[in-house]
Amino acid sequence: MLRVGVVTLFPEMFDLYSDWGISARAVDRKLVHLSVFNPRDHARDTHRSVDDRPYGGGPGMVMMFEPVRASIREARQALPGARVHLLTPQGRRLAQADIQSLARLESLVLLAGRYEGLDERLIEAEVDEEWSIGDYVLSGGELACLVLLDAMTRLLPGALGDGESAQAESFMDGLLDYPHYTRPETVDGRRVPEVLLSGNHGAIRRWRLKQALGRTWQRRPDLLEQRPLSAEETGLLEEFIKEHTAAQS
Ligand code: 9D3
Repeated sequence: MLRVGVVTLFPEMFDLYSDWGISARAVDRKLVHLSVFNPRDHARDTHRSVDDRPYGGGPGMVMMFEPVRASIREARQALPGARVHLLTPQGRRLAQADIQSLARLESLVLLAGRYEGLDERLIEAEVDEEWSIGDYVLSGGELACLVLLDAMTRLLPGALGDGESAQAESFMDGLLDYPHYTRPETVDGRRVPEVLLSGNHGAIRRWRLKQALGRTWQRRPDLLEQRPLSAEETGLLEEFIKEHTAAQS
């Protein structure tokens, strides 16, 4: 079982993980256990403050050292040996390979920042890894934590149904998905591609692989550069490109 501790000022946001969908099912099946730790519980003054003004001035507030450290220590005690992963815009961009490594751990602590961030000394003293989920600005680290948790959880053995897990280790890994269709055969005069109605499974497989390769070439050429292509794949992509450029002229 994967044990995850989350340090956050907004524990209720993690009900989204525990109460809905594949992650809730993984919690029920005891594939993962989530415990939440709130620095507010370690605030000392009458206002239960967890933030303070930045030294040097300027806008915004900074998360205080003491309450956050106390929460991290509480999480470390509950999860012996766990490393602490901070979600922050300054972190390394999370990729699927990182998610796979993290999902194989026995335990980890996730730290969600709020306000302008943590006191830097806390990062030096307690944080092992820093991760970002992409180049856009969130209001805090919680949604980034939830993204990471969601991506990890679906990789846990037994988390997906049979149909879903077949896809997880697809030969189309590293490519964008092919187009999907369901009933009816015609909508507003638009037909389902004929090959999908043919019952020819070899032809269907080749069509899907070709579409996946073609769409990746069109939309995410960076992904193709990172992925070696088999002889069959190279041929299918050449066909797609030929048809595509013919259709353009
Ligand atoms: C507007 C405030 N910014 C001043 C330059 C700094 C800033 C502080 C805190 C920007 C965002 C945040 C909150 N974001 C996260 O905690 C966060 C995040 C993100 O914003 N984008 C992508 N990944 C992540 S992981 C954590």
